[in-house]
Amino acid sequence: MIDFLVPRGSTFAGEIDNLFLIITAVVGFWFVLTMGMFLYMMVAYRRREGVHAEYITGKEPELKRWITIPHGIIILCDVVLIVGAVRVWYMVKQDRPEKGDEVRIVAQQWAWTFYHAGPDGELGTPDDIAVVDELHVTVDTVYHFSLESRDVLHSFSVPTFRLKQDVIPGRKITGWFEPTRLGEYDIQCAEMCGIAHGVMGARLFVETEAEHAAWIERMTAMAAK
Ligand SMILES: [Cu+2]
Repeated sequence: MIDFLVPRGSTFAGEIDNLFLIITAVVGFWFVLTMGMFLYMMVAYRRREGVHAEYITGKEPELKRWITIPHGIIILCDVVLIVGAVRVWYMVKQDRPEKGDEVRIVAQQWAWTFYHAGPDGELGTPDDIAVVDELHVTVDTVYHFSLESRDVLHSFSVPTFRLKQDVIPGRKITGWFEPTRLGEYDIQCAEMCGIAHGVMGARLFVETEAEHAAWIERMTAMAAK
C-alpha cells in the first residue's frame, strides 16, 4: 500500500514501512476495540426508567480485571514496538555498511548542493562535481553521505529511500543509503527553514553504473570548457 503511493527505493525502505504497518495495526486494533466498547456501553447502559445509577469504586476485583488485563497486553504490545523500532534505528542510524561511493551534501536557504566524486572516484579532490538541486547516484551501491548547513536547520528528506535526517549548522552529520530502484525521485527539505522552505526541493537520479559514468564524463567535459 505504502509502496504503491511512494515506491520503495532503498535497502531499508521495506523495514521502515513494516514498522509503520505494525504500529498502525497495533494502535488501530486498540483504537477500534476501545471506541467500540465505549459506544456499546453508552447505548447498553443508557438512562432507563426505574434503574438507579450505581457507584463503582474501581476496587472490585471482577471489575478491575477490565483495566489490568488490557493494560498488561498493551505493555506487551509496547515492548514489541520498542524492539522493532530499536532494531530498525540501529540498522539505519548506527550500523553503516562498507562504503561504495560517497556524497557531500550542503544545505542553505534555500537550495541543496551535492558534491559527487569525479572521475577519480574520490571525494574532496579538485575533480569533484558540485551540482545544485540534483543528486546523481548509482543503483545498488552503498553511499556514505555527510550533511552540512551554511545557515539554519534543514532536513534532508528522500521519501523513496524512507530517509530523513536533520541538518544542523556547525555540525557534520553522516549517514548511509543504498538505492535499489532506478528512476527520478523527489528530495525535499523537511524542516521549516524560512520563507522559501516549501520550494527547497531537489531531484534524485538513480542511475545504472554506465549511466552514472556517462554523467560524470559529461559533467567533467562541461567543467573543462
Ligand atoms: Cu531547508
